[in-house]
Amino acid sequence: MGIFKLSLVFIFLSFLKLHSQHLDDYKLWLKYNNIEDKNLATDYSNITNSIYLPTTSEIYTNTKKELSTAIPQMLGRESTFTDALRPENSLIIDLYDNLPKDLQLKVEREFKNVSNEGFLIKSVKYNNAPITIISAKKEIGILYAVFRFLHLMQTHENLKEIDLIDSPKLQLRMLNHWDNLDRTVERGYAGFSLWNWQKLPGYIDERYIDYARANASIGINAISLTNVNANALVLTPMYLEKVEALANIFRGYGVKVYLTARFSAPIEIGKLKTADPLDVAVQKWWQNKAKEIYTFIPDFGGFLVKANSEGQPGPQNYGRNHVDGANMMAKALEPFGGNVIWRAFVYSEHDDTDRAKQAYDEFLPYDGKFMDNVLVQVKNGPIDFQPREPFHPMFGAMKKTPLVMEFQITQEYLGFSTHLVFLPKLFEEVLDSDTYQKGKGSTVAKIVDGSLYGNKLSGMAGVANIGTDINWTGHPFAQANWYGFGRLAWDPYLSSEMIADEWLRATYNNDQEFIEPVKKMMLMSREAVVNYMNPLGLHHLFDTGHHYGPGPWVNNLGRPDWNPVYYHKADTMGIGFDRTPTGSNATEQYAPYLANLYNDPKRIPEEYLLWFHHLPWDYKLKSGESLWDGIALKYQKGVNQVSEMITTWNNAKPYLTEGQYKEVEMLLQIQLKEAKWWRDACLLYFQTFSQRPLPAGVEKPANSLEYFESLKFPFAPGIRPQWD
Ligand code: GCV
Repeated sequence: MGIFKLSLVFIFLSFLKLHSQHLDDYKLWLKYNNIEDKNLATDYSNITNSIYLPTTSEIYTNTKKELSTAIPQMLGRESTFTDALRPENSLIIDLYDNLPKDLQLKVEREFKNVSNEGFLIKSVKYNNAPITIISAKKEIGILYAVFRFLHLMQTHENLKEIDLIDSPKLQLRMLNHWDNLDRTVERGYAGFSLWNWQKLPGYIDERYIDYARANASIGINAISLTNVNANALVLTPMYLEKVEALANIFRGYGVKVYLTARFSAPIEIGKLKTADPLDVAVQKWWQNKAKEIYTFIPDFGGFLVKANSEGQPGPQNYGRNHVDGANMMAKALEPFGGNVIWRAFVYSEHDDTDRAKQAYDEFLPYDGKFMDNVLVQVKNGPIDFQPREPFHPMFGAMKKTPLVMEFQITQEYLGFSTHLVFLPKLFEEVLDSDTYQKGKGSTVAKIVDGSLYGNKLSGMAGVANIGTDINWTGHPFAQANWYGFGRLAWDPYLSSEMIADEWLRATYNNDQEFIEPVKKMMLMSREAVVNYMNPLGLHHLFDTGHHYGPGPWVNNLGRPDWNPVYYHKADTMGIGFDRTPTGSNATEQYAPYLANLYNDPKRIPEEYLLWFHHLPWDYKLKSGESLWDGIALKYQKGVNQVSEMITTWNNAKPYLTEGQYKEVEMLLQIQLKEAKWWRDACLLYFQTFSQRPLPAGVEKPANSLEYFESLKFPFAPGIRPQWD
């Protein structure tokens, strides 16, 4: 065979390897790899040998399906399932109320702490034999329990003496898809939308089922299917019938469907002349619409609404306010048990106060005025999903309204799906932040779970990073962000370290030599991206529109607050946004303790320094470095951290298949290149103001500022046309 043919064969084989790797990635954290440890496999076999599981409903049938898929893969043999309780059963799965009295007694005490969606898994002695009970109050709890049980097997936990109860701490655990009806995904970096509207309702893609399984496995119980920049057509019967088909699949996995409601829908699809929320015909229209939707989807979750934000219509178009708009929809949904989730992501082109202050100013006066079935959804920080932001000051300040935390799982400002960034670290930082609004310990987590102020509803939403890519999320490690979001929505007090550990074991392998360094790499990855993109509190330095790569020089867009120069305010004197009383005074929106801390450049945690202060280039940092040197060294540190990530991954090679190794290795190389791009472009630009040399240890830029400014990306993914 000639060299040419040999190379072709080699290329083809490499392609096959990578392709089969992608197929494996499709399985997410539900790989159910064969358990090679004989003792462990025997223990698990004993527990799962004969399973009592009455299959009386769709959720139970799906539960049985999962067990029947997972157990043979992990143990190489099938379990026997019975619908009737038998003495030989080693695993008994049923609702608590249906268990025989003597079995109930075995778990009665623990079961008191199980909530409606929670569960219990416990080893007990029954008829002198060891058995395991999986029980819950509702069927969905049974499904969650079985997923957890299988996860514990995947992660090689000892199940012989298991005694576990767990219940979700938040009611609404939701994914927000920003999917358009033409299947493009706003800020989506993993292909097209999963929802094949053209083939629905007739064609049910197997992927819908796998998507629902993945969500149920981490406790996600709600999804909003469509973009918050909404198209009213989704509310017409032609689409509702398609939504119904999806809802029918998701129901069997405990996932409720929500839709985004375009405020002007009464005009666009209802032929009314107005969408004024105080107009009786408009109110009637929404009431009829709700009624119609519930005939298609009896357990419809409700509406998610972006109103009077970035050009979306809303009540203010008619001189009304957020309460008028939200309550009108809430009233329409109330008879059917639906909710309105009203987004607080507002900033107006007519308001020249600091953008970071606007949502708080606009919403605080309405606290306590929304109907009981309205939740207000607030982004984690006051600007827009930056690599690091202080927590949004509405958390803790808005006491009488249930606030849904909105995180972005898709990496709009974090390197798209090319950069390895473990987001649970960011989510954890926000959730653990102390608002001090009800004294020390008033953490964001306690606000989001409703416990601090006793709110009746609670929730967390994540903007999905999921698309038609075979591996779902574009980057294999971005699957960890979907997984981690779900885990934190279930329990906002979990540690990111534990989540990384769980995910790695279920996704790759259980070898400690692999887990420890790779986990460390994941936990460091978020700080790395902050360092090479937006260190020391800098923010929104992204090239405008697509947000791919740096664009700190951009200053020519229609609205001041769409220009990066608005955020960094670099000049010959210094850099940063003064949000103290000498500037926009955004700090006053925080509790006095934090306002004082943030106002003082000497005491503020340095990661927020330039978010709140404009400081001279020679300002002395805690390290003793000048601000200019400190910024430059942070950029360099970010680049170095990516190099370290590459070393870690190379060292992990013996524990990986070639495909697993290769796909992440290629992505890390791109990440390194782009981290250097960020460093060089930002430092060259800021240097035009600081007029200082780069400190020792910072590599010389590879290109000129003109070169970086000339880079254009007309086809960057995830952008909607009007942003271009
Ligand atoms: C869906 C940012 C994004 C927009 C997004 C908006 C929002 O501005 O860039 O794409 O629109 O947030 O959250 O509504």
